[in-house]
Amino acid sequence: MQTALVETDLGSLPLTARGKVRDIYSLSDEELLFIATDRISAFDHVLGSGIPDKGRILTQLSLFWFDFLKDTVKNHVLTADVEQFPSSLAPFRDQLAGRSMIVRRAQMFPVECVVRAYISGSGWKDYQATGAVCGIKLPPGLRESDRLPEPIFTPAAKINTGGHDENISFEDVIAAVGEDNAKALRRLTLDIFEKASRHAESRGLILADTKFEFGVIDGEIILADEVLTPDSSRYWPAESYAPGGAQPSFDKQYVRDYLESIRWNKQAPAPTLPDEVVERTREKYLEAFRLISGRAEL
Ligand code: Q0T
Repeated sequence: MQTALVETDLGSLPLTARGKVRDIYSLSDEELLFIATDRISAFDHVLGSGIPDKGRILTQLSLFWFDFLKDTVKNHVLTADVEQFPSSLAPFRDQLAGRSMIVRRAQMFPVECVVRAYISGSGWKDYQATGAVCGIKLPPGLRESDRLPEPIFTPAAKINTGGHDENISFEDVIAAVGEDNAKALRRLTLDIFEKASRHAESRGLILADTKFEFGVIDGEIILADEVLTPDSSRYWPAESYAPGGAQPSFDKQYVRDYLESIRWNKQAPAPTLPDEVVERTREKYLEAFRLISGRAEL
């Protein structure tokens, strides 16, 4: 097994944003280099070990979905083929191959476009407290992980300093981006989700929820960021789906179980992972890629 890439180093190329997993560098006024590292987070911390190939797997999954959805929405991808990257990036090709995309710089909307078909995570917390999620009243008596009557648009506002995103109402989205954009983002989010969840279901996976990020290029709304990866979505194996409690994470369950077993206090510094947990987790990401893309290898 190869070693994990947990830190990118692209010399003097300016870093635009660094997330828990993704690093974004500036190439020009028009273009960004979007890199998925092998970092993995759990319980809101980046762990001390990476998962070899995770960045490549998630990038290839995003590319699958961008292509799958291309008749419904344009996207920010220019190329993910390192052969086509500018020669200035040639010294870094080993860090970049398979895990990076050159994307068009967009004017990003300050809204996370979340859609939920099942009640889980912060949606379940809000429902228990108020009977609603993002101002959308839900039927009484739902159990954790129950399927909703129909998928709902549950937007969130980004909270920068490592905090969780905050669920907001559709009125809040209107206040942030205007009514026309808000309605377009909701429509796109629900349309894309419907297409994607039908595909996932055909591969034996429930797509419980996901988060999209959109921006504007040349006056048009485009799909940006990563798309429908296990980092931005909840995928559940249909065969073991059992509402009435939390569902095991498709990809991170071995990691979470290990972290619970060592009784980590969920404060920095985050632990490293045993080789066996790393390897089993890598296999889960590969399994997700194979199921969804229908391809045997990256
Ligand atoms: C962005 C302009 O993913 C993000 O940060 C993780 C490190 C959020 N983010 C997105 C952008 C994109 C994209 N994607 C784009 N096409 N144009 N900005 C910046 N941060």
